Amino acid sequence: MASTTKVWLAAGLLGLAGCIPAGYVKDPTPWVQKANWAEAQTLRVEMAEHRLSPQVLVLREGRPYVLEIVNTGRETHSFSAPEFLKAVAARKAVVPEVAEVRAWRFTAFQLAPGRSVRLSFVAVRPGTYPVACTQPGHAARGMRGAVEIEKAPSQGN
Ligand SMILES: [Cu+2]
Repeated sequence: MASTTKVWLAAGLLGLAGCIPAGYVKDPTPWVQKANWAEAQTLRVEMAEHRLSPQVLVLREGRPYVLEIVNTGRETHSFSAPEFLKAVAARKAVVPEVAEVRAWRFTAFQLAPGRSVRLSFVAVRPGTYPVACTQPGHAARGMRGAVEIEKAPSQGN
């Protein structure tokens, strides 16, 4: 963790951060195990024609969340956020009454009208990450936004 942070800090100082692709959180298990899931904050994002609401989600580094992604529209929509999903320690994705997917690596969630998914994760890597619906034309019509992971003030490098 420490050496990764130093590499990122150096890259940021050189203005190269955007050129270095960040991988998934290497070992999400310790993050998931030490998190207090009883205190996880639940956030809801709605997808409809043609918007994301809210458009920007702000999270805090090191905290556990349950992100409820809901398609309240009449068309299929996707919450595609590969860079954001690399920056978190994922615990599981739950489709209510249908499935509980225990996996570490996600890139997007595509939902039929009326469907939802609840993603549990710990926000690990600070940054601002784009979100978009990848259905043709939807992002251009406004289905895009961002997830921001703010650096925790009490944690140093
Ligand atoms: Cu869409």
